Parts: sequence; structure tokens; C-alpha cells
Amino acid sequence: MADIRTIEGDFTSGKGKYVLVVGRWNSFVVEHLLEGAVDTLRRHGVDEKQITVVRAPGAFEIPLVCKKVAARGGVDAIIALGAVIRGGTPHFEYVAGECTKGIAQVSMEYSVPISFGVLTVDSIEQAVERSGTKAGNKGAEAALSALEMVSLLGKIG
Ligand code: INI
Repeated sequence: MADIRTIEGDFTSGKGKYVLVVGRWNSFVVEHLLEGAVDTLRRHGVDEKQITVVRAPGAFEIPLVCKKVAARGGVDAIIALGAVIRGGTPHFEYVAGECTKGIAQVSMEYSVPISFGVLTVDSIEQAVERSGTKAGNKGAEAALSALEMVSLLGKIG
């Protein structure tokens, strides 16, 4: 392994422009994801001036907002944050599926890394667990992925 050339991202540069696309639905959870993401970016040397927050109505709209942000340019990574909680709508599966699929499509189409920080959970309890209590903070995890991808894509060139 020592002789194999390996390219990998790190978390040290603090460079890049980050846009956080945040769904308004279930804001009591999503605001904690946002706090976790911003805190993680800040602790890895990203200045507030490098961060923009864009609010979307709900998870369903997140992919289109990501697409507009990506198309506009000047962004190194997008972090999508939201919470789809079963029981909120009979279309839970549809909303969750379209959000996931749409985000992946936009990322591939524009070659912009989009971190998936959208909770899709069965209950409010699960959402709370994953937004800064016993199961971590999905917003913070998404921010770490974004930092790593910005670094990695920069190294690949
Ligand atoms: N949007 C969410 O972000 N989370 C949900 O849990 C949710 N539920 O359950 O309905 C939700 N619905 C709204 C949807 O994303 C759209 O904003 C709405 O359908 C208008 O297009």
C-alpha cells in the first residue's frame, strides 16, 4: 500500500464557498441540523462570509433550489438540510424519494458536491435523536462530507 498513489480529501483548508439549502418544514428539527452544519464548517476554518443559507419551503423543493444555486455558479459545495417525518403527509415516500433522487441528479448534472443532510425518519423521536442528541447530528455529518469533497475534488483537479 505504501507505494500506491492515493488521493483523498482532508478537512484543513477552510477554503470554498458553501451554500446550505434548508427546508422550512419541521423547523424545530431542521434548525438544529443547520446549527450543527454551520458549527462544523466554522470549526474547520470556514468563515461566515463563505457561507450562504437559502431557505426552501420543504424537502420536495430542495432539489430545484439546489439546481438554481448550482447553475448560478460560484459555489464549491451545497449542503441540503431538511427533515421528512412519516405521518406528516400521505405522500411521505414520494416527498422523500423525489428529494433524494433530485439532489443526486443535480449533483451529477452540475458536478457540484451536494451533501445529503435530509432526515427521512418514522417519528419525531427519531428526528430529535439525529439532530443533535443520542444519534449525532446529520447536519454536522453533511458538513463534514462537504468539506471532504471540496478538498478531494480540488486535489483531483
Ligand atoms: N416537507 C418536508 O420537508 N418534510 C415533511 O415531513 C413533509 N411532509 O411530511 O409533508 C414535507 N412536505 C412538504 C413538501 O416538501 C412540499 O413543501 C409541499 O408538498 C409543497 O410542494
